Amino acid sequence: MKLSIVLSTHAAQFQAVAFKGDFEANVAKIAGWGYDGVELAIRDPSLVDADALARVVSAHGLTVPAIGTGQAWGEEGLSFTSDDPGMRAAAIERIKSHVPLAARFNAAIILGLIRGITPEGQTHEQSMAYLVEALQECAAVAAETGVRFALEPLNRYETDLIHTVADGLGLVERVGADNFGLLLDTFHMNIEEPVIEDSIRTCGDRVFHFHVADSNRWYPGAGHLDFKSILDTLSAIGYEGFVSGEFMPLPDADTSAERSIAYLRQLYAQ
Ligand code: LER
Ligand code: MN
Repeated sequence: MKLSIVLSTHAAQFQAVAFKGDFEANVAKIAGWGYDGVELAIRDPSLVDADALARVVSAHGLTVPAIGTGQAWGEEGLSFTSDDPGMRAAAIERIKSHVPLAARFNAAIILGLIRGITPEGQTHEQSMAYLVEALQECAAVAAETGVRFALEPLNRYETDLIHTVADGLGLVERVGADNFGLLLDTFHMNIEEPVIEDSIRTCGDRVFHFHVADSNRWYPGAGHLDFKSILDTLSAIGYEGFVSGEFMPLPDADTSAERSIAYLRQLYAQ
């Protein structure tokens, strides 16, 4: 099992990112604890030095399995489903601008809250139509690069759009692109899926990336999810990608990261 952890290249508001701030020092620590990769949260690729990122990551023997984009929503309000055509276009352009960076790292592009929330006065149906259109446009731009998009079902308290694997697979069907699949996150699944393992099985080869946090969004082992069963199911469907830690930095970032990897590794120790 290849393990990574989310690392933001800039200070971020989103609370479930364990590491923010000094990039190189954080990458060194993450590699030191035995992680195989870092999932980068990048608001705007034009603000990062891709060569420097690549140099630091490879100097520490890590890879980048996925790039998170949600800060463009969190900090700038960009959204695929805004009622403002300018905002929708800006969101699409921003996501397209991630493609060369993702191609360089062979990373998936994560589509979380960039999908937005249905604004007052707009129907859910209209939001879904905007979403499908935006996703088709992004998927087409990336098709020749080999870059894949992973849309994350999010729990009902964060958005009205795509809560479950079933919702996500319906969207996959409508978008109709080979490079468009889902990112499953155990925190959201624990809220929305009747049986987490069944939903993983249903998703099958459309699981493009995987986030782990326990039921309380602390590190795995701090809540009541059955990670052995969940991760066994993931292996059983043939998933060979990364299992990426995205949890609250509690009791502090370093402790949460160390406890997470220790817990997940010991599940498979014997
Ligand atoms: C991002 O991966 C995530 O899980 C969301 O909760 C962000 O809002
Ligand atoms: Mn997540």
